[in-house]
Amino acid sequence: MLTRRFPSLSATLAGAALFCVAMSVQAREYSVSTVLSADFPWGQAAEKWAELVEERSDGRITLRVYPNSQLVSGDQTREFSAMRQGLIDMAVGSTINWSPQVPELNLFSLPFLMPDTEAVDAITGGQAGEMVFDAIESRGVMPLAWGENGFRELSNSKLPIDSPDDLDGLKIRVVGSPLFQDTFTALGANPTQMSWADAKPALTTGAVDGQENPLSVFDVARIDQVGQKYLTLWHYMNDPLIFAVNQRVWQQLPEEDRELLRQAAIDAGQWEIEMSRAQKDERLEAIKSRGVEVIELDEAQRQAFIDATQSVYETWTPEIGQALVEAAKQAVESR
Ligand code: X2X
Repeated sequence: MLTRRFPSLSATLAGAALFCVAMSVQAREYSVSTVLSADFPWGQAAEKWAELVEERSDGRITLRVYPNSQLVSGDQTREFSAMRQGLIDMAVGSTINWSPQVPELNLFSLPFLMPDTEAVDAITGGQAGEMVFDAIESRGVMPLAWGENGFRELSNSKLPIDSPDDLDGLKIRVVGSPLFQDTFTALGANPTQMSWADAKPALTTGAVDGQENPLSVFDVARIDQVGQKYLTLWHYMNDPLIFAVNQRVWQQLPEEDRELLRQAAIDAGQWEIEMSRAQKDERLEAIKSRGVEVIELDEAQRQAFIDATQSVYETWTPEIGQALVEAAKQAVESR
């Protein structure tokens, strides 16, 4: 009889359901939020993470990268909250954008704390870095690895800036934490906080005179095309990137997959840090060749900016935590 030779409809459906359950255990997909796309080292870091995870899990785990802050409708300062709440599974995010929810992350925005890349590495790779990761974890997100957006340089449309006086009254677009308001106010400028999505239009219309971002961002986003003719290399801060996972997602992962995700994040971060540092000179040449006037500061000129922003340390050390600021300063000194 027909019914003997072929499985019944209900058996077929049961089989299909079982197959689906097995598949959902087997193959999993997670969302990864980034602010910048794969045109930038930042987005490439996330794509590299996804690629390594795909490869090392034999396609079992897919990380789908959603760039341009699209999962938080362009509001990059909400990325951390969205990840904590589980609206986003994972992110590769800047310390700046997460600092409203994790005050310790303001550490990296303290002006002139980190004079060079060795200082950045000494902080992220040492005790201060561990303290920062603990702070993130205590707020409901599991941090896995570091990447780097880079040293942030100052551009503007009005004049070559080589002293705090030159900033007098200039409208500067800043991002993220109120710390930036304090830094630029201390320098006599007129800072305005806005998202990256709004920054380029504001530069285009002249609603703001200047902005600060790493060379990679200036170069790839062609900030020179929106009238930013002067670029001051003051290296006043560096925003690391952090690879992180929502805690519930993390807890539900089997131990071996956690290890796989973490190691892939470490490897992708290392790859991105090395790549973006290696591209720095080439980017600077590209920017210069497009007619941007690049201003380098000598020791004394840089010191004037350091002196002018000391009040930021007084205001923000209690927010960040005295012990963390001390650990970071020590790391920088003994690098
Ligand atoms: O908004 C910015 O300036 C950017 C892209 O650098 C960050 O997200 C911190």
